[in-house]
Amino acid sequence: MNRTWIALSWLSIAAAVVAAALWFQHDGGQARAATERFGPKEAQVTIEDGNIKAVHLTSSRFMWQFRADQAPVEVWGYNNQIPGPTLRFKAGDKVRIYYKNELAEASSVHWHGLVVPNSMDGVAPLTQPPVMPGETFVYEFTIPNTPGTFMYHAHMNDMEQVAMGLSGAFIVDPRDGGTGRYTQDRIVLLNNIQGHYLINGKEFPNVDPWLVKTGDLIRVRMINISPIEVHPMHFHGHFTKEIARDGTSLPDGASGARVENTVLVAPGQTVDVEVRMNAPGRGAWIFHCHVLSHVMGPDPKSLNIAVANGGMIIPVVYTDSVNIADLQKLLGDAIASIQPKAGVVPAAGAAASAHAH
Ligand SMILES: [Cu+2]
Repeated sequence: MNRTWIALSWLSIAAAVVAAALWFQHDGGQARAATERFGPKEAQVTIEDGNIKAVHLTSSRFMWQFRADQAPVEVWGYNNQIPGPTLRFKAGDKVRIYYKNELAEASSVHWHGLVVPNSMDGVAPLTQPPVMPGETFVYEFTIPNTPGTFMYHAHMNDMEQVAMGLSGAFIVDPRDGGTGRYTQDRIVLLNNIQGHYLINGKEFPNVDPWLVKTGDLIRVRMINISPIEVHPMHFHGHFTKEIARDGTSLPDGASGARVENTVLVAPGQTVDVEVRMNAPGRGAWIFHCHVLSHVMGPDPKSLNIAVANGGMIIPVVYTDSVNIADLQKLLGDAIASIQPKAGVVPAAGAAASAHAH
């Protein structure tokens, strides 16, 4: 692994922070950056037959880079991206999903958590014929009136097909669109592909940082499609409130929404939380999985987060921090701290961390 590259990645984060800060000044403090959305791209939707929303999904094998310092590896996915494109519809929408299989083996697609007609549930060969290589199967159903966070994934040879990357987020918005109370709406798709612990298909420090400002109320949609791993997602400096599980809203109150700062997400589960950006002093925080082997790189003695690469960490940066210059300095110091010192031979552990895992 290339330490220079890690330094550069921190620099790019710092640059994003500074750019956002400058932009805010330029914009007179308006919250336009709050609408900036990172994460997987949404599927392109076209209208057919007057009122049917159509999208195209194609499964294939392709090369994907989890982190910029690693060589690309073969993954299996939809539309040449990891995760697959986000499917986003409204309750009551009639949808038509053209699924083309360009894998070398049969497959099918399951709409995980959505209650659709049995023949559309995507469990080949039980509910439909397997979609053979080169074939297209058309899924068509009405989006149920269950606004929330779901997922889709392959449902044949799952331990290979899903584990190699055939999955994506499926978001159902309310019919009236009413999600306006949130200033940001973020998808956090958790996955493990071939030992790489991923947030939205990337490993830290290639995970996109969240740029927030004081007062933002963020909806976080966590989706775990890892083959076997649970992910307790821990938010530094903030409490989160659970607002939904598996696309089902939780009522406020003692028996309903829980306020916590570590939320366990099991394989196949989705958990939505809301978090108010009200950290004292603002600054830069992290939101990360607390299974340590999912965030630490191969060097167990790393004390510096910048070399603890290997996974599931999201930097959360207040762009309205009064100490943006200090933040820059902190990031600069982090970069400096991982530079090889002249004349010092790296320890074995440090040498080990110099290899991608
Ligand atoms: Cu984890």
